[in-house]
Amino acid sequence: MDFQKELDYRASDVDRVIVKYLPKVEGYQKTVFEAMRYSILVGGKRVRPILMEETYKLFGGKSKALEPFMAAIEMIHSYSLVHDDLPAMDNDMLRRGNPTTHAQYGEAMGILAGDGLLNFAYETALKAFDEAPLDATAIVRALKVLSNKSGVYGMVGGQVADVEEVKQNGISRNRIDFIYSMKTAALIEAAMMIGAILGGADDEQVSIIEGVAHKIGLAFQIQDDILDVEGDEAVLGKEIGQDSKNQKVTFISFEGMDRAKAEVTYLSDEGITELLKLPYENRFLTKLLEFLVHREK
Ligand code: GRG
Repeated sequence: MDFQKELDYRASDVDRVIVKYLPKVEGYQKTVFEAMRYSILVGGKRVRPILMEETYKLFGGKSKALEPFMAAIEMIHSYSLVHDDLPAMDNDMLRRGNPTTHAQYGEAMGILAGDGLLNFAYETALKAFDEAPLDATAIVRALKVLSNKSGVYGMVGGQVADVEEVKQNGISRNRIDFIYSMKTAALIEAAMMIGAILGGADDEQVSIIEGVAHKIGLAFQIQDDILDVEGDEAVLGKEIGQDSKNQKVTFISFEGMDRAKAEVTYLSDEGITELLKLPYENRFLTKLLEFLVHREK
């Protein structure tokens, strides 16, 4: 099977997992269930759950016990996009080729659907305790990683610095590095670390995976910036030029387009080299890391 087909197959398998865990659309709160489903099922590459599963397989994980965490991380990712699109943040009307959640359901429901997905992510991850072959200590370690990397010491912290960025005069390269590390790389680190922990990796191996994911996450964000300048709107499913519209300072504003592209290649090569030093191999994972940082959407 060629790589793209294999990737599409994995993404549709992630969709199956997400649908399995999503709440039913019923009751007085049914609109929020509908908005949650819409936000998560409207599209998306499913990068984080696929990275989690492939890292899990790298360390010999075989069972379906990982599935609650795969669904949970995509719920957290979706909530972050829903909130990022709100009028108080980027005020975007289009995402994944469709109206954003607040554009479709109104602002209040956009906020609540995001809150709902965030909380339900943990309700879902906790279902891992019902999955037979998983060890409870490993689940607790995975939960710690998930909560830390997506919270104020991770993604939310990065978003805070990002939101305040436009108000800063003379924003530093250090601040940009902080934003990229936290806003984007942290959740990719969580995905791969959780796969490693639940797959049976030891502490040293988990920390190697964290380093690999950090580099891939930074490259992923710089590529996102590049696509915002040079991408094809029809392929991306959203408007380009948002960073300049929102007066965002990016890696490109500091270093220029050529250095940004070189940095993507450098970080990705470094990450893959570190991954290949481990005594295990998952060829699909290596190809996926290469693909992600050179993606067109
Ligand atoms: C609102 C708490 C809070 C956080 C928001 C994720 C985020 C932080 C903001 C979204 C905008 C953005 C550029 C985030 C950086 C991470 C990123 C490149 C997200 C897009 O991820 P993809 O490409 O999206 O995996 P799909 O649509 O494929 O799921």
